[in-house]
Amino acid sequence: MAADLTLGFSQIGSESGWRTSETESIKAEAERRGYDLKFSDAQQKQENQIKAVRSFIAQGVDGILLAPVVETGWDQVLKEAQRANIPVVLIDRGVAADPSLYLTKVASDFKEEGALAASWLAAQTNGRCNIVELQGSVGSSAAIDRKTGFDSVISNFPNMTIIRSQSGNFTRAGGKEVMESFLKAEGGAKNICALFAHNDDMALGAILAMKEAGIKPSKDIIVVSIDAVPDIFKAMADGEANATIELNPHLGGPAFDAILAHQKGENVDKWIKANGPLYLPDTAAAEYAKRK
Ligand code: GYE
Repeated sequence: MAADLTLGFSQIGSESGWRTSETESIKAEAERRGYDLKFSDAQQKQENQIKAVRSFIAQGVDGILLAPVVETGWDQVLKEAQRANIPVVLIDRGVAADPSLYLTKVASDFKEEGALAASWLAAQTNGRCNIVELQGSVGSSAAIDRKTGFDSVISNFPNMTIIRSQSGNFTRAGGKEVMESFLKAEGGAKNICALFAHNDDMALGAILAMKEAGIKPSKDIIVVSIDAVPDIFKAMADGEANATIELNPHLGGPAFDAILAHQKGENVDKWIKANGPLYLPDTAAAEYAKRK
């Protein structure tokens, strides 16, 4: 029997624990519903994503899920999908294209996440803190908007300053390497009050760098990050991280429902939001037990 829906999913890659969970969750949800999901891993390259979308169009799929690695450069291929009458759902990141070119976006509000991290940090430090920042992949909406949201809050606090900021590509290895360079730079650890990492994986890499340099993460340097992957709860339970903001990886259900609604001629919101709360060490051991 043919599947109800045949869909294409162009995934960015597997840079973080969060993304691996997202991939598994979306595949499992498609299987549960009996859909035929064609999966393509772009290995972090936009050109591979564009090729994948074109191949999904050529195969005449019923809909396309696209997790856009960067924000710009999508207009042409989105127009091609539209001309073929194939709805595109943006998954977890956004694009800088006219919203009429896609059906909807299922993602959190990254600016809100950044702002939440900054407000929490301001409260912790009485608005006095030298911050180092590990940015996500350059050009990604997740990195651009998390930074914008964070900056918008700390700009209200004259004594909160980002003293160093660099991309760690959303990876553990990248987070570790960049944190090592932050610690070696002039002023070193003594001058750093907190780390804001655009995702947990980079924070986990940075925690390793701190430990190797004889610095106590969470005590000598406050660590706040985003995603809420199991390992950051373990780090919080072990007293090595301070806060994380949850991003739900189960985005397949709402994406598939949007395509079904569109097929029925129903109106679909342009942005289906998936924001989560901030977690602290007090519940970390229990959260880790639930999630690992
Ligand atoms: O936070 C990070 C990742 O786009 C929301 O991408 C996503 C981000 C997520 O790899 O871990």
